[in-house]
Amino acid sequence: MYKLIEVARIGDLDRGYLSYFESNKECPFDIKRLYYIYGVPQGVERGAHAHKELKQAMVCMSGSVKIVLTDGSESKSIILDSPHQLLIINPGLWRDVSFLQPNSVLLVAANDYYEEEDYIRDYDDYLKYIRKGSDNEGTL
Ligand code: T46
Repeated sequence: MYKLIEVARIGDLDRGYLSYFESNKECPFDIKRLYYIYGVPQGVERGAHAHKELKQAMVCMSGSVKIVLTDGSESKSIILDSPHQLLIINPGLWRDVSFLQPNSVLLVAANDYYEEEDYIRDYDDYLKYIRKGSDNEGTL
């Protein structure tokens, strides 16, 4: 499951803006890790994996990023192009990520530390995983 929400945007054109999200408020989990992706050349595809347990919240801090989410039968394409949009992604969804502008920066908050064992990086393995009916079976 995923959710796209608008977070607060405090400010105006004269002073600029401030946005935020907090654990267990706008972001529905405890945040343990932040990472950010930047300097991605156009045409490069990132992502191409699903997570078994990891929950994530994503903000495009600058530029625009396309995230295609798939649950094995249906796909949704989401464009993040504003720092006050927050995309929450629950475990079990396959994602493909492309950066649409050279200056794009994607900030990701996650509920756990980096663990390669949590990744499913092969699409056929992903289909087997969700058909097996895991607890975190992703549905859009
Ligand atoms: C996701 C998308 C949106 C670390 O050492 N620590 C970390 O916290 C992360 C996230 C990655 N890594 C290592 C693992 C790889 O050797 O950094 C390298 C690049 O990671 P990856 O190829 O997974 O990068 P993306 O951009 O394809 O995927 C990342 C996240 O891994 C993933 O959770 O949802 O961003």
